[in-house]
Amino acid sequence: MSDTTNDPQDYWQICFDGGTDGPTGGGAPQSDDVRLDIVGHSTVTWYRGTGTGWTPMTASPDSQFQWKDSISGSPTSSTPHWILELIINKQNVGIGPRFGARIAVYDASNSAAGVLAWPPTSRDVPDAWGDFPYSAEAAPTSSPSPTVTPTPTPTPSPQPETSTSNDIYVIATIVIIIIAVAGAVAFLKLRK
Ligand SMILES: [Ca+2]
Ligand SMILES: [Ca+2]
Repeated sequence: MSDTTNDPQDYWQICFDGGTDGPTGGGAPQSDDVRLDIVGHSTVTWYRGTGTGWTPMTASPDSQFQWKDSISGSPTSSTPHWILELIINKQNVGIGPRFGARIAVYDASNSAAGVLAWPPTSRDVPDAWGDFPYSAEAAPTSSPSPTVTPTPTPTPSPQPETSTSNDIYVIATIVIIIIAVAGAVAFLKLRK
C-alpha cells in the first residue's frame, strides 16, 4: 500500500496482546489487551478488551505515548507516502517483553484494497495475532564456516535516521520487518 492522500477515514490500528509474562492469546480481546486507533491522521483512541470486544478508554494508558505521521519519502520508497512514528512505553500499556500484536492500515482513497493487516487476521482474535519475540542477548552473529570463502560485508540497507539498538521498528506495508527488539519502550515506525 502506498497511501498518499489525507482522508478523514484513513486509519492506523495496532492491537497489543497484553500480559506481563507474554501474550495470553484468547479468542476475544481480554482485559489486558489494548488497541490503538489513529483515525484521519488526527484522532487517537485507545481501547481495552472486555472479554468479548473492545471498549474505548477515557485516557491513554501511556502517559509517555507520542506519535506523529506525515507524508514523506523513505529509504524504501522515494514516492511520498504516509509514515507513522510512535513511541509506546510497554510497561505502561501492560505489555511484556515478548508480546503479540496486529497492525492494520486503511486508505480511504483506496477502499477497494480494504484493510491491510499483519498478520492478515481478525482484529478481535488475539490468538491469531503475530508474535514479537524478545531476547536480552546481543544480536546473533553467524559463525564463519571453514569450508566457505569469507564474503565481503554486505552493504547495509538504508536505515531510518532515528534507529537505535533499543528500538522496535515495524515497517508496515504488507510485510512487517522487525529490525530490533525493544526493552521497556517500543518505538514503532510504520509506513503505508
Ligand atoms: Ca489516504
Ligand atoms: Ca492478553
